[in-house]
Amino acid sequence: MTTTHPNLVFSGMQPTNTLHLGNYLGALRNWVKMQDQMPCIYCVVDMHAITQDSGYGHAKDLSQSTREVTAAYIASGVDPARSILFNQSQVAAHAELAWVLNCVGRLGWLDRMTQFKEKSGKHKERSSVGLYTYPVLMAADILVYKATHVPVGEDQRQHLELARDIAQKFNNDFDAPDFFPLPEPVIMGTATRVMSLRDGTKKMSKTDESDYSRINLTDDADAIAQKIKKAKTDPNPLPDSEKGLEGRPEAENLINIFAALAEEPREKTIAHFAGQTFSVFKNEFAELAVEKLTPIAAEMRRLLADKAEIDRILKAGAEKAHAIAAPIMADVKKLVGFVG
Ligand code: AQP
Repeated sequence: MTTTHPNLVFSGMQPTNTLHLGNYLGALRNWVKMQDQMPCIYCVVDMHAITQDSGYGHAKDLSQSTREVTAAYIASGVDPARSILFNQSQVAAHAELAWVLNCVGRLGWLDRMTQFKEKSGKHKERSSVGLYTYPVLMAADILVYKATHVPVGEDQRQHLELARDIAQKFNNDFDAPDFFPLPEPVIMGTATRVMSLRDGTKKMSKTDESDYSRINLTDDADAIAQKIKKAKTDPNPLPDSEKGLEGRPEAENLINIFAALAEEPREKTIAHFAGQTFSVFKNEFAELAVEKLTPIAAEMRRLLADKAEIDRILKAGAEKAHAIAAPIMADVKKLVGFVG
């Protein structure tokens, strides 16, 4: 069994709905860059997507979202010829390892996960067991390939820490030091936590009921401009320093998004708009967002016209992913003591 771990990236997104600007700036755009640095595995995590909504009526939405998210990855620059791209449910090793890791992770660790508390809200008793153990499946997603680097947005940092704790405990419990690497979160850029356009204190999210809270990667130029025009602001002009953004969550969020889209340091954006009104800022912002995002939407539409090709890419990716995961899973079974 190998105990050294060559660099390998793993990351994934849930096909719960259309991807948005937060997913793009917080994670997807960084995935594309990481392809130049090390081998990458990118997954559409459809098994995670059923933790909140499943059953009759959702199956069609799930397959459509799975293809749409795949198209969003490719349209943003994930190259299936260089990176492994597939949907999670096609590689059974994710679920197999998740079970073993469910028996390694501790209830007390999961009880501390803030995302479960946010997502289950006041209805904890009615939440699925899957939603509760979601971070364990996420740990399995990463560890089943012995991935070392995980590019994600800031909101996933806690889940990554849990994955490291589970990996460490597995290595200790089964007396296999260094069997699993301790995966590193890779959180980069100025938009690691993109906030809602309607409330600068809330994360931009696929499941927010207001479509005006987010810019979807499928939005056309008019929708993007409208959403930016209606984005919540405050009555003051834009500040001339970082300090001037304190206590102004909406202004800070919009400046962060602009800087990220322009790929410039935040100080440069602040200096550029110092003392300006939001309406001047929003016009330039809308122009930039349309320029950067509409080509992705157009490419997604082109890709989605050929569903069979998307399915073929996912299947080919799943075969490659399976080839990496199978020997690791065989070693896990040996360590645990499963016969066969
Ligand atoms: N607002 C955000 N800012 C920066 N990064 C974000 N990510 C999500 N929202 C933001 C990053 O996108 C990746 C994919 O996330 P996911 O689809 O697995 O689930 P999520 O984090 O739960 O994303 P959403 O959009 O918020 O979905 P719902 O509404 O279902 O909860 C992750 O790397 C995440 O950090």
